[in-house]
Amino acid sequence: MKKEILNDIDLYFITDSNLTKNDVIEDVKAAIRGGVKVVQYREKNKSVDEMVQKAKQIKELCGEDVLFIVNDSIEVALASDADGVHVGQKDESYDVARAKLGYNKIVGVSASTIEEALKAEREGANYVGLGPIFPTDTKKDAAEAIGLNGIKEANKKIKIPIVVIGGIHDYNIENVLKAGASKIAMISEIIGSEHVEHEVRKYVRQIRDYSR
Ligand code: TZP
Ligand code: MG
Repeated sequence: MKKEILNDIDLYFITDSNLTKNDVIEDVKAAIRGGVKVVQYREKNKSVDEMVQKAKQIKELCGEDVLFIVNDSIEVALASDADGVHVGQKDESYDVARAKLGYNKIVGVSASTIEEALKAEREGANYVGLGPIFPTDTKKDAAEAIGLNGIKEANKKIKIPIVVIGGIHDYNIENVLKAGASKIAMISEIIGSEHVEHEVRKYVRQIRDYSR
Protein backbone atom coordinates (compact mmCIF):
# COMPACT_ATOMS: atom_id res chain seq x y z
CA MET A 1 0.00 0.00 0.00
CA LYS A 2 1.28 3.44 -0.89
CA LYS A 3 0.86 4.62 2.69
CA GLU A 4 3.68 2.34 3.75
CA ILE A 5 6.19 4.65 2.06
CA LEU A 6 5.81 6.70 5.27
CA ASN A 7 8.19 4.35 7.06
CA ASP A 8 10.90 4.92 4.44
CA ILE A 9 10.96 8.67 4.21
CA ASP A 10 14.20 10.43 5.03
CA LEU A 11 13.94 14.02 3.78
CA TYR A 12 10.37 15.35 3.99
CA PHE A 13 10.10 17.90 1.18
CA ILE A 14 7.81 20.94 1.62
CA THR A 15 7.05 23.53 -1.07
CA ASP A 16 7.16 27.26 -0.40
CA SER A 17 5.97 29.68 -3.08
CA ASN A 18 7.23 32.70 -1.11
CA LEU A 19 10.77 31.46 -0.63
CA THR A 20 11.35 29.78 -3.96
CA LYS A 21 13.66 31.25 -6.54
CA ASN A 22 11.98 29.14 -9.24
CA ASP A 23 8.43 27.91 -9.20
CA VAL A 24 6.64 25.39 -7.00
CA ILE A 25 6.12 22.87 -9.80
CA GLU A 26 9.74 23.10 -10.91
CA ASP A 27 10.81 22.62 -7.30
CA VAL A 28 8.69 19.48 -6.98
CA LYS A 29 10.20 18.06 -10.17
CA ALA A 30 13.67 18.83 -8.86
CA ALA A 31 12.93 17.25 -5.48
CA ILE A 32 11.65 14.07 -7.10
CA ARG A 33 14.74 13.88 -9.32
CA GLY A 34 16.78 14.37 -6.16
CA GLY A 35 15.18 11.31 -4.58
CA VAL A 36 12.53 12.43 -2.08
CA LYS A 37 9.78 9.97 -1.18
CA VAL A 38 7.32 12.55 0.09
CA VAL A 39 6.19 15.97 -1.11
CA GLN A 40 4.04 18.30 0.96
CA TYR A 41 2.27 21.11 -0.87
CA ARG A 42 2.21 24.02 1.58
CA GLU A 43 0.53 27.22 0.46
CA LYS A 44 -0.62 30.01 2.72
CA ASN A 45 -2.03 32.73 0.45
CA LYS A 46 -3.74 31.21 -2.56
CA SER A 47 -7.37 30.50 -3.34
CA VAL A 48 -8.72 26.98 -3.10
CA ASP A 49 -9.12 26.86 -6.90
CA GLU A 50 -5.51 27.81 -7.50
CA MET A 51 -4.36 25.30 -4.91
CA VAL A 52 -6.43 22.49 -6.38
CA GLN A 53 -4.98 23.17 -9.80
CA LYS A 54 -1.40 23.02 -8.51
CA ALA A 55 -2.15 20.08 -6.25
CA LYS A 56 -3.42 18.04 -9.20
CA GLN A 57 -0.21 18.73 -11.08
CA ILE A 58 1.91 17.74 -8.09
CA LYS A 59 -0.11 14.57 -7.55
CA GLU A 60 0.59 13.59 -11.16
CA LEU A 61 4.32 14.25 -10.73
CA CYS A 62 4.44 12.16 -7.55
CA GLY A 63 2.98 9.11 -9.29
CA GLU A 64 3.02 5.79 -7.44
CA ASP A 65 6.36 6.03 -5.66
CA VAL A 66 6.25 9.42 -3.95
CA LEU A 67 3.70 10.33 -1.28
CA PHE A 68 1.76 13.51 -1.84
CA ILE A 69 0.48 15.37 1.23
CA VAL A 70 -1.48 18.64 1.27
CA ASN A 71 -0.88 21.04 4.15
CA ASP A 72 -3.87 22.54 6.04
CA SER A 73 -6.64 21.99 3.49
CA ILE A 74 -8.76 18.84 3.59
CA GLU A 75 -10.74 20.26 0.69
CA VAL A 76 -7.66 20.54 -1.54
CA ALA A 77 -6.44 17.11 -0.45
CA LEU A 78 -9.77 15.56 -1.44
CA ALA A 79 -10.11 17.44 -4.72
CA SER A 80 -6.63 16.41 -5.84
CA ASP A 81 -6.87 12.85 -4.52
CA ALA A 82 -3.75 13.43 -2.44
CA ASP A 83 -2.34 10.61 -0.32
CA GLY A 84 -3.03 12.62 2.77
CA VAL A 85 -3.35 15.86 4.63
CA HIS A 86 -1.22 17.52 7.28
CA VAL A 87 -3.11 19.48 9.94
CA GLY A 88 -1.68 21.84 12.53
CA GLN A 89 -3.04 22.55 15.99
CA LYS A 90 -4.99 25.52 14.58
CA ASP A 91 -6.36 23.72 11.51
CA GLU A 92 -9.25 21.27 11.31
CA SER A 93 -9.02 18.61 14.00
CA TYR A 94 -7.60 15.15 13.48
CA ASP A 95 -11.11 13.70 13.78
CA VAL A 96 -12.55 15.89 11.05
CA ALA A 97 -9.60 15.12 8.76
CA ARG A 98 -9.96 11.38 9.35
CA ALA A 99 -13.71 11.43 8.90
CA LYS A 100 -13.40 13.20 5.55
CA LEU A 101 -10.38 11.31 4.20
CA GLY A 102 -11.04 7.84 5.58
CA TYR A 103 -8.55 5.28 6.82
CA ASN A 104 -6.84 4.64 3.49
CA LYS A 105 -5.32 8.10 3.51
CA ILE A 106 -2.63 9.64 5.66
CA VAL A 107 -3.40 12.18 8.35
CA GLY A 108 -0.32 13.89 9.78
CA VAL A 109 -0.55 16.24 12.74
CA SER A 110 1.80 19.02 13.89
CA ALA A 111 2.96 18.91 17.48
CA SER A 112 5.11 21.45 19.26
CA THR A 113 5.16 19.57 22.56
CA ILE A 114 5.42 15.92 23.60
CA GLU A 115 1.88 16.15 25.01
CA GLU A 116 0.51 17.23 21.62
CA ALA A 117 2.45 14.43 19.92
CA LEU A 118 1.10 11.83 22.36
CA LYS A 119 -2.44 13.10 21.80
CA ALA A 120 -2.03 12.91 18.01
CA GLU A 121 -0.74 9.35 18.34
CA ARG A 122 -3.61 8.35 20.63
CA GLU A 123 -6.15 9.80 18.23
CA GLY A 124 -4.77 7.81 15.31
CA ALA A 125 -2.46 10.13 13.37
CA ASN A 126 -0.21 8.33 10.89
CA TYR A 127 2.76 10.52 11.79
CA VAL A 128 3.59 13.67 13.72
CA GLY A 129 5.45 16.73 12.50
CA LEU A 130 7.44 17.72 15.59
CA GLY A 131 8.80 21.24 15.97
CA PRO A 132 10.06 23.79 15.74
CA ILE A 133 13.26 22.11 16.85
CA PHE A 134 15.14 25.40 16.54
CA PRO A 135 13.88 28.98 16.06
CA THR A 136 12.74 29.67 12.50
CA ASP A 137 11.62 32.65 10.41
CA THR A 138 9.75 30.48 7.94
CA LYS A 139 6.69 30.03 10.15
CA LYS A 140 5.75 33.31 11.77
CA ASP A 141 3.43 31.89 14.41
CA ALA A 142 5.64 28.93 15.32
CA ALA A 143 5.64 27.80 18.95
CA GLU A 144 8.74 27.85 21.11
CA ALA A 145 11.63 25.70 19.92
CA ILE A 146 11.90 22.32 21.68
CA GLY A 147 15.56 21.68 20.94
CA LEU A 148 17.47 18.43 20.58
CA ASN A 149 16.14 17.17 23.92
CA GLY A 150 12.64 17.36 22.45
CA ILE A 151 13.72 14.91 19.74
CA LYS A 152 15.22 12.52 22.29
CA GLU A 153 12.14 12.60 24.49
CA ALA A 154 9.80 12.11 21.55
CA ASN A 155 11.79 9.11 20.37
CA LYS A 156 11.35 7.50 23.77
CA LYS A 157 7.62 8.13 24.00
CA ILE A 158 6.15 8.18 20.49
CA LYS A 159 5.84 5.08 18.32
CA ILE A 160 4.40 6.53 15.11
CA PRO A 161 6.84 8.11 12.61
CA ILE A 162 8.20 11.48 13.73
CA VAL A 163 9.15 14.13 11.19
CA VAL A 164 11.21 16.85 12.83
CA ILE A 165 10.99 20.40 11.50
CA GLY A 166 12.00 23.97 12.19
CA GLY A 167 15.31 25.78 11.89
CA ILE A 168 17.15 22.75 10.54
CA HIS A 169 20.03 23.71 8.27
CA ASP A 170 23.30 22.44 6.89
CA TYR A 171 25.15 23.56 10.03
CA ASN A 172 22.94 21.72 12.54
CA ILE A 173 21.51 18.71 10.71
CA GLU A 174 24.24 16.47 12.06
CA ASN A 175 23.19 17.30 15.63
CA VAL A 176 19.58 16.55 14.70
CA LEU A 177 20.63 13.16 13.34
CA LYS A 178 22.73 12.46 16.42
CA ALA A 179 19.74 13.28 18.63
CA GLY A 180 17.95 10.40 16.90
CA ALA A 181 15.87 11.94 14.11
CA SER A 182 15.52 9.87 10.94
CA LYS A 183 12.84 11.90 9.15
CA ILE A 184 13.66 15.54 8.61
CA ALA A 185 11.85 18.49 6.99
CA MET A 186 13.81 21.56 5.93
CA ILE A 187 12.10 24.40 4.10
CA SER A 188 14.32 27.48 3.79
CA GLU A 189 17.57 25.52 3.57
CA ILE A 190 16.33 23.77 0.44
CA ILE A 191 13.86 26.14 -1.16
CA GLY A 192 16.12 29.12 -0.50
CA SER A 193 18.83 27.48 -2.58
CA GLU A 194 19.27 27.93 -6.34
CA HIS A 195 19.83 24.21 -6.76
CA VAL A 196 16.92 22.35 -5.23
CA GLU A 197 17.76 19.03 -6.88
CA HIS A 198 21.34 19.12 -5.68
CA GLU A 199 20.36 20.09 -2.12
CA VAL A 200 17.67 17.43 -1.96
CA ARG A 201 20.02 14.72 -3.19
CA LYS A 202 22.64 15.76 -0.65
CA TYR A 203 20.27 15.64 2.33
CA VAL A 204 18.48 12.47 1.24
CA ARG A 205 21.90 10.78 1.20
CA GLN A 206 23.08 12.30 4.45
CA ILE A 207 19.95 11.28 6.35
CA ARG A 208 19.83 7.81 4.81
CA ASP A 209 23.52 7.11 5.37
CA TYR A 210 23.31 8.24 8.96
CA SER A 211 20.30 6.08 9.76
CA ARG A 212 21.95 2.92 8.44
N1 TZP B 1 6.27 24.07 11.26
C1 TZP B 1 7.04 24.18 12.34
S1 TZP B 1 8.44 25.04 12.01
C2 TZP B 1 8.03 25.25 10.39
C3 TZP B 1 6.80 24.65 10.15
C4 TZP B 1 6.08 24.64 8.89
C5 TZP B 1 8.87 26.00 9.40
C6 TZP B 1 10.09 25.24 9.02
O1 TZP B 1 10.85 25.96 8.06
P1 TZP B 1 12.43 26.03 8.09
O2 TZP B 1 12.79 27.01 7.02
O3 TZP B 1 12.94 24.65 7.74
O4 TZP B 1 12.84 26.48 9.46
MG1 MG C 1 -1.37 24.21 9.25
